[in-house]
Amino acid sequence: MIDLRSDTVTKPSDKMRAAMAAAEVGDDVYGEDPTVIRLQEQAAEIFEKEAALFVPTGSMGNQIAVKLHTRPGQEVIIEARGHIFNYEMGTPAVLSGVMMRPVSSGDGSGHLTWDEIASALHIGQPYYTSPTGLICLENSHNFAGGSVMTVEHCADICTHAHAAGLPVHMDGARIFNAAAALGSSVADLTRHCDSVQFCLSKALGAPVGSVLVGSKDFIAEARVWRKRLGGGMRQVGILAAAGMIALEDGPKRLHEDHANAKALAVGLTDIPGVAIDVESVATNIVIFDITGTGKSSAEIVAALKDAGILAIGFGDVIRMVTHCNVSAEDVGVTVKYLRTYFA
Ligand code: TLP
Repeated sequence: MIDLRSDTVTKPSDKMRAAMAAAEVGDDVYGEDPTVIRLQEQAAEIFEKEAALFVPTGSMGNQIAVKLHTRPGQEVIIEARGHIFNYEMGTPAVLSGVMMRPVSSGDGSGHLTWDEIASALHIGQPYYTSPTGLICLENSHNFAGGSVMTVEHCADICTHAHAAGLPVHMDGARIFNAAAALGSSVADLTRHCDSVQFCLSKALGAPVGSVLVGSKDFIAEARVWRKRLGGGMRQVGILAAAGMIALEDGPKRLHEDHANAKALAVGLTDIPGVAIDVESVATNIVIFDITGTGKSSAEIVAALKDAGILAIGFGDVIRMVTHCNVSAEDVGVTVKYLRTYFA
């Protein structure tokens, strides 16, 4: 199977499995797992933040951040296609008692300008609105096709948000992809964010795990909420060992995934009825519109599956994600199949 459903599907490499087998471990609820401690220190160092916390999933990292930055009854501003709003099962309402305020990005990039955010703010007056408590950003932006937000853009939003007394959380599930595409460091891309969640288990290739980074006080509180949510894991250095390799080796090869995604996008351009903006494919995510083909995304995804190719369909679009278990040949096979199918 060529599995293009997501970069979450990667299998741990032999190097990761060997490191997992050899990992030094201790009880992480007591803060005694040396491998977890090393991973957290390394993450904090890379992001140039005070502290970090290993969490089981990106969703948990994001939701702990929403919880810690807000009070019940507040609103959280997010771009309309953001993951925290669309794919985290209403947890901001369930866990934090807050409402998401989705705002569409005018240019379709998935990245709001400060003016767009400002137009949705509720600060102080009138008292009978739900006050804004947090701004959530996403870089790269998954459902905007892996689009990236620059260092300057993020800094501008954070500066204005802080002046308005608002914290900023970055859902950086794929922040290393954004960094590779922009030639910027993840530290610069998130310099002024109050907290960042990044995933080891996506493009970086680990089987499990995410990391939440922020100030010492924020991470101390996050540790309490992780335990409350059932995420206090014990001899979890076994997983952190794979995460360490993902963090060290993963970023170096992301340009390959990006080149494969671009080749895929280019290969789709001359298929009648398929709409794809090649220029906008900056990282490892390719989302194309199939309205003009006369077929539904479900039909196309089913046909691809029969041909040994897995993808995900959402409404009128199909998403394909490249990763370390997808080769340039796999992309060639996929393009060839789609051309034949639509012919
Ligand atoms: N994204 C998954 C699905 O949930 C859609 C995927 O296949 O892309 N933030 C972003 C931007 C994400 O893309 C995801 C997962 C998460 C957070 C949540 O991470 P996990 O799955 O570890 O909870």
